[in-house]
Amino acid sequence: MAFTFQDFPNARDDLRADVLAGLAAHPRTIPPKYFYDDAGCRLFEAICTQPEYALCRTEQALMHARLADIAAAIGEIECIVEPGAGDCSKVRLLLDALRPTRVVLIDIAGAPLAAAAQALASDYPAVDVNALAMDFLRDLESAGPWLSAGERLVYYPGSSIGNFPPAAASDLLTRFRHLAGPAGRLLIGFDLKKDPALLHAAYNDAAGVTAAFNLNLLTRLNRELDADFDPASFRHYAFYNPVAGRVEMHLVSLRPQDVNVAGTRFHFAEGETLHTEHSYKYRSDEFAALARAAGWQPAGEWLQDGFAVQLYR
Ligand code: AVI
Repeated sequence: MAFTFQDFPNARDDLRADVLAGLAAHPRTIPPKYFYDDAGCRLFEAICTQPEYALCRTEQALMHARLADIAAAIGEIECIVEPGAGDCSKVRLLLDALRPTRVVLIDIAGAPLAAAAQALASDYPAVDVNALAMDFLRDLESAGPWLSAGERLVYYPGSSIGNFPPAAASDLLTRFRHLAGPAGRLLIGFDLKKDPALLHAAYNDAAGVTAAFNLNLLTRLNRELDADFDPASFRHYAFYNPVAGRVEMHLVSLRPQDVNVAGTRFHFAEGETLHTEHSYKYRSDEFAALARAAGWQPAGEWLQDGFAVQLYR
């Protein structure tokens, strides 16, 4: 079993600076990557089991059903790189099907990544497993020394690309192009545009799990930035904007209130929103245009129940 873990302290996120800048801006906004503290990760897992939120289940079903076809289209691969690997569960199917000699797993949450990657290494003794703890948006290029020289596949499932506005998504796809190298490939999963009522329901589940996930951000800021948000004074508000092609998630202030965050006071008017997430939805041709502009050529597509997995070279 070969396993390495590397921490990149210079590529950690900066919660304090990002939150203070986001709260000072108008409209106020906080990057969605800050949802994922321990409680946020657990709440996201619970979202994925809600009847209204089919995204994760559909991608998993698609990957299982079409794996042989997807693997054949990908072809020979020496190394899989997964930015945002989380609990490293999704890459297992590809390890089984593609049998690469190396996998590079990147995530911002170092401790859970190390544990999950080590478990992966013991389950796949023939694979050289490398876990890199970093905010890949800051320093993806530092992964270079861990990549193998042979053919590489960048794997970016889960519609995480949807959480970036199109310009930032395009920039990320360009960086993936460099990460994959000239003979590289990209396998990416994203949520498709669909009936707005379905999208509205997916981000407003009846059990209130998405609301709890959104409000947990305030609890995190209270704990980690010595803030004094009253979560009961904010309302989860999510809606599909069909013109922009995205679900927007906000926390709306239910009354005029002052909030102190890391020693700075912010005033929220009644009805003012804190924008916490965009979740862009694409038509498959729209996404292909974005990927093409970033230097990728389409090499395969698999669709199921409003979800797409696309392969690029
Ligand atoms: C992780 N990401 C793709 C999810 C999404 O659908 O945008 C996060 C999420 N936000 C609310 N529900 C799920």
